[in-house]
Amino acid sequence: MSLATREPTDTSIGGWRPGQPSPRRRRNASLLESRSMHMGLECPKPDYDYFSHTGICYKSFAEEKTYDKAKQTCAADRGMLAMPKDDATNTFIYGLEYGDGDRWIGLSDAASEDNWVFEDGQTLASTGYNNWDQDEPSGGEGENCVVLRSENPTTWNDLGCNHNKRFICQLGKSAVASVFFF
Ligand SMILES: [Ca+2]
Ligand SMILES: [Ca+2]
Repeated sequence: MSLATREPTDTSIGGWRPGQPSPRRRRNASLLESRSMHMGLECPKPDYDYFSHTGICYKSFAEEKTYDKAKQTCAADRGMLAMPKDDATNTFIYGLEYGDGDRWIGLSDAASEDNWVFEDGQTLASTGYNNWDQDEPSGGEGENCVVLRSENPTTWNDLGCNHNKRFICQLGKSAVASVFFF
């Protein structure tokens, strides 16, 4: 089929009725669909913007919240703050579209200083992986939560948990099934 005879695609930017997705949303949705199918897992779409990596769905949120409020937002989706436990996952979640700024991940030493534990209870030490920025973690008892840095991309920094930051959530397969395929 030549370009001249191909059916027109959704180029009518003014053609959406109220309540319909914007053209930009539709483009994001098709990207999401292709990524999710490629990875073999159906992530919530199109209004949720979760993207699949090794059987887990991740979403980077644009709004800025404290660590606890971010945790609550993930829990409302039946998920948790993202827990990158290897370099491929850390790089994947860093690459999710989000705008500028640091983003919370699900890692904290609030319960016991310098004993870093993921939100699912696994200790950081047991993963054999970390991506601390140079001279981090630096904050002692004043900094008990962890962000993915934008200034030195993909590296981690401990910060005070009451800072308002963007954040990344993750959903396992069971959460996806129970919430989004009702
Ligand atoms: Ca600390
Ligand atoms: Ca720090």
